[in-house]
Amino acid sequence: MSEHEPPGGALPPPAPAECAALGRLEDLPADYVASLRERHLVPLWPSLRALLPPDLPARRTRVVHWAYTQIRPLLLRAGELTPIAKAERRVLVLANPGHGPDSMQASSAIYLGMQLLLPGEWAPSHRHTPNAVRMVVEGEGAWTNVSGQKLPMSRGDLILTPTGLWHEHGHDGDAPVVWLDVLDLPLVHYLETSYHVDGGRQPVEPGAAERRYARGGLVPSPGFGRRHEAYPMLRYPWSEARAALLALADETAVGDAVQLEYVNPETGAAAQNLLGFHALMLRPGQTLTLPVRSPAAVFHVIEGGVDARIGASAAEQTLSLAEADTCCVPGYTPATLANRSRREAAFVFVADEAPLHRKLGVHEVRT
Ligand code: 1HN
Repeated sequence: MSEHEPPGGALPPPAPAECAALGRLEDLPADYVASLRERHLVPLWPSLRALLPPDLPARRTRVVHWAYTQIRPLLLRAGELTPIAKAERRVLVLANPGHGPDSMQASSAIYLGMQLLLPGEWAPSHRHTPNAVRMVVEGEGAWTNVSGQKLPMSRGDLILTPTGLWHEHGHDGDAPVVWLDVLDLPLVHYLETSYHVDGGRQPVEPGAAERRYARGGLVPSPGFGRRHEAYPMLRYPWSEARAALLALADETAVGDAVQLEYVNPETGAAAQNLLGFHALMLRPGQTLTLPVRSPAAVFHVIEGGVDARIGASAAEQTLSLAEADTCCVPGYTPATLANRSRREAAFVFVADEAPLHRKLGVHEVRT
């Protein structure tokens, strides 16, 4: 099941009729089932079809649209109800009901939360095993200190806080700041490897490390500021990503996708290990059909208004996404994005599970 090969290699997938019904638990004598249970044993065959359904995996992840106009007042209310000292991180989690009403999951591997920091507040330093990124949604004047790098947070900026790195948030501005947190927490928690360590206030190193990697294709020469850390670049300013998308659009055939991936400038690999991050531009009036792929994905509108048609024709849903809205799309699901404006480009931040799928060898593109 490589990216270039459909499941089953050269063979067509078996027709559902060829999937014979298997024996059920109810077909077995009750005393036999009871003795299995006593010995912590389970027969496979009653569950085999559910574990390995024909042709297409079962997915709990549902299509969900979170409108920012609905989140914002509730988040500001959280700011009145719960002081930062009582919350540490003041977040409303975007919980996909397919994973349960109180789930902390947007998809099987992706956690999403909207975080509020009010002027003068400080969210103390800690580090943890899950990887996180922040996509700044609203407000100016906040900063995140990651490993001594004090990174300003402006609308559309992507800030990395990879696994194990100390991070704290502060706010020197005068209006609320909101950002979207994207973590691989559901997977790291499932693996029983999720934990954190508390720290105090973190020292700030002088200089702005991000300026060492200010332009793609140019990295500091060895011995002249080259970063040997696993994560040399921690802030990807929106002004740079937006300019790069506009330049790429000039070199891209009309109708083709204008999309950039956030990568590690030293290795060219995805910026973090498990989740992938991209910026997508839709030209004025452009409609873009995305390839059907195995990873679940999240779309967050940075600028503009986008109609998202999601799902196969019989079960298609249309979401009307406004600026700062977020939606999630299960894997193996067709999606078409359309820029509602005929005059302005629209810009979308995409997070997906592709690096993880590639590492696991389960990444698939279906045509
Ligand atoms: C976390 O550390 C932050 O540092 C935000 O801002 C959300 C959700 C789960 C676990 C850790 C943060 C988080 C989180």
